[in-house]
Formats: sequence, C-alpha cells, structure tokens
Amino acid sequence: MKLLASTVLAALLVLPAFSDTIPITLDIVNADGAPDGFNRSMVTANGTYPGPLITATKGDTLVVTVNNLLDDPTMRRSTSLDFDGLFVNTPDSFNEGSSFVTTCPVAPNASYTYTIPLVDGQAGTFWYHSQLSVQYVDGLRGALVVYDPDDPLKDLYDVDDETTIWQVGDWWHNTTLPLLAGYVATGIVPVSDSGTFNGVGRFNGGPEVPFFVVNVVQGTRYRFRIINTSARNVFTMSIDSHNMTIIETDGTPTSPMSVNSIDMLAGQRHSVVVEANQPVANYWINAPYVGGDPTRNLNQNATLSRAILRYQGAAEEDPSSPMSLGPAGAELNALVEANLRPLVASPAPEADINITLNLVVTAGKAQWNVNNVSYLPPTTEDFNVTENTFVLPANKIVQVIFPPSIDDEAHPFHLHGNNFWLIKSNSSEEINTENPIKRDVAGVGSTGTIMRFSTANPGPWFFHCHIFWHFQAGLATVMASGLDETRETVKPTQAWTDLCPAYDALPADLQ
Ligand SMILES: [Cu+2]
Repeated sequence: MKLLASTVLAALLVLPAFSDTIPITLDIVNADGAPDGFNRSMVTANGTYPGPLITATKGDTLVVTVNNLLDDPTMRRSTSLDFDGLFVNTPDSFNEGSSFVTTCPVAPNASYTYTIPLVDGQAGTFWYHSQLSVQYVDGLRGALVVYDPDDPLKDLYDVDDETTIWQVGDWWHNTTLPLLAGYVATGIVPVSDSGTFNGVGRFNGGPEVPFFVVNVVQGTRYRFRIINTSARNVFTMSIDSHNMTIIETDGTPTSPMSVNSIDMLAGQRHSVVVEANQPVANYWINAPYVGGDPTRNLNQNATLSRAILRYQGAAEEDPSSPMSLGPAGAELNALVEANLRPLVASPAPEADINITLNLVVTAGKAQWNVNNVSYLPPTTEDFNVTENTFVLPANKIVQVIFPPSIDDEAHPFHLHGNNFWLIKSNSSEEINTENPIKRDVAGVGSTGTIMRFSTANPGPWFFHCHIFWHFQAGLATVMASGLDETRETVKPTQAWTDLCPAYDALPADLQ
C-alpha cells in the first residue's frame, strides 16, 4: 500500500501536494488533576493537562472545534484558543484566536470552529493555549506539530513521533482568579509551585509523583521537540551525558548546532537531535526553571523538575546519578541564541519603519507600560489608544528596537501570525542582518533586542510579552498593518460575527 501510494505520488509530482482537512474537537472542560501531586481543578482540553496533541502535515487545514463546557467559577468561564507560531494569512486572521484583537471569546455552553489553513510551507513545532487573560495558567495548553515529509534535515534523525515531544511548563496550585487578585493587590507576579515535564512534576514536601519516562533504544537518533508552555518560567534543558543538536527554532529549520544546555523562554520551541549513544542505563533529563524569587513560594524546588531518559534494557528505576541542574563550569556548552543560524540564509531586508518600545513597570503595581501606555483590551470593536496599536502600511519592513532594560527577567516578546528576523539577540551585542535566525518569540532584556518583520501579510497582529502575568498587566501592543487591505480581504463568518454580542451580553462571572 505504501509503495503504491509513493508510486502514485511520484507520478503526480508536478501537481500541488495533497492537502487534508484535519478535524479536531476540543471539549474545554474543568477537570480535577494532580500534575505535581497536588489535586486541583483545572481548565483543560478533553480533560487532560497538557491537552491532546494536534498533528498535521504542512499544507493541511486545521479545523478546530471548541466546545466550551467550563463551569468552575474560580477560573475564567469563557475561552479562546491561539495556535502559537502558525503563520496566518490575512484572510484567516479572524480565526487567529486573540481575544479582543482578532476575535471575541467563546461563551460558556457555546461552540466555535477555528479554521486555519497551514500556509507558506510552514512546518515545525508549535502549541496552542488559551488567549483569554491568564487562563492557560490553569492548564489549557497543548502541543501542535506540523510535519514536513520533505524535511531537509530528516537524514539526521530516525524517530520523530508523538513519543518525542517534550512540553515543559510552570504550574500553580491555586486557580487564576485568586492568583490574579493577589498580583493586582501586591504588584508581585505569582511564583510557580512547580514545573511539569509532559504534565508531571514534583514540589517540596509533595508526593513522589513518578517522573516522566522517555524511552529510547541504543544506537537510535531522536528528534525531540521541546516546547516551553510556561506563563512565566525559563526552563534550562539538558540531558546527563548527552549532547543535543538543535535543528529547529520556533518553526525555522536551523543549521545544526550541538550544545548541552538550552535556555528556553515562555513560548519558545526547539527541535533537538539526541543520539542514544551511551551505555544502556537511565539518565536524567534536567529541566530546572527560574521565574521570580523562589523564597516567595516554599513549594518551589527547581531541582525536582526533570524526567528520565531510559534506554531499552535498563531497569525501571531512577538514574543512580545525583539530581543536578545540568552542565556547569568547564563542561557547559550552552546555546547562545545569537549563534543560531537558519538552515537557509534569509538576510533581513533594510527597515522602512522604526519603532522603539520602552517597557516600564509601574512600581508596586500590576501594571506594565509600553511607551507609557498599558495595554487594556477594548470595550468596542475599534482600535483605541489603550490598545497601544501601531498602524503600519502593508508591504514594508518594520524594525522594532527594544533598548536595554534593567528588569530581572527577560520578556519573551511574541509576534502573532508571522515571525521576525532577530537581528540583535539579547544574548549578544552583535547585529546580524546577513543570516539571523527567524523566530516568533525572543527575549527582551539587559542588552537590548532588535527585530524586523514584514507587513506583506497584513493584519492586526498581537505583539506581546509571553509572560502572561505581564501580558495581562498591559505588556502588549498590536502591530496593525495594512488595515485597508485587511478589511478588503477578511470575510468573517456569521459565527464569528456572533461572538462579540454573545460575549458582551454575558454577566461578568461568565466572561
Ligand atoms: Cu514580560
């Protein structure tokens, strides 16, 4: 059957690739769970944390139906789904899921179908999460992988499937409405209780939840797709006695680079090739995290954030080596973001428009400002000043400059629907316009960050910090490019048009 299919395909090579419609149904439900051993109510897709894996092949069309069945009043009752990192063409921008920018949330006991064609031959590692307030902190997060049958790097690995996806994320024991109230009252961003690796973790004094086990066979090469699904924390990924060869950065095929430690900010993804080339045994996968002052939450113990790489034939037990935070000192060969190169060089075009964004927190308050404006979602469907909207012409190159800041944690800025040339990484003083990496989340911090993006794909694209506590506190802008072109192109459905009046009519506790 396979042979026949490939013969037929070969005969049809001159035709466009087949593209499938991928129907997915996600019941958004409150479910009890204990990812790190502490039982709590969560917001989930289909009852699990993380949510079900969504897979597609490049060129397919995702048709994701969300049935909102949420009923727990300690968390938001409405919902909205964002598919992080996917390119979204202008005509589909209304289905992009950004609450109050491209759509309104889906009310309780209502359904909505997001139809998103995968465009521009894009493939790679993505994820989905709620994009309503900080709701994804409560669990509504999951992986989304777009496979490329013609992956130019496929000769580098043997296995790439549902068993090779690593989702790391911060986890809280309390639900978001009280956490957010605490943040608003004190100006202190909530500090996570734990970290989870594929939905399991441990906290200080908690039960010994079995660590997640990644099974490998000696002599085999694996493509591990690592996603930081955090709302705050930075995870530092390493595997005892193994190197990791980075081959993807936020969906961009990456010139292979061997390292043994990778810092990943909230929202960032990498694919790494790991060769199981060590003696048959159990090895620690170290996934320590940082995010705020750990003394503010005594449940937190970043050393307990880890998983097990288990060779076939090894005993079903924990590794015998000590739990470390990963390579250090002379052994450390950490990823330097500025050293990432795309597999295919893509020089950054000269900028037509320059925008400087100054990020400033209001002391003691849950309020972040971009150029003195704290983003507030609109109450009407028009753009206004509190949305920090930058109205840009279509078909231009926009350069965004973040001056160096003194904040103690880097802000992972994320652009919706598009990616950007990262011409100056926060990890280096170097400016690289020749062959910079293209990605959709990059840290903004102490040395300054510069990125460029094209407005050839116009739309009202959200551009915000992926620390969702900061996002919720106003650290967001809208890069609204080619608004006239967008209005001419976008033909929203009646179902979309009905979302805002339905949401606006809800009592506050159902929003
Ligand atoms: Cu931030």
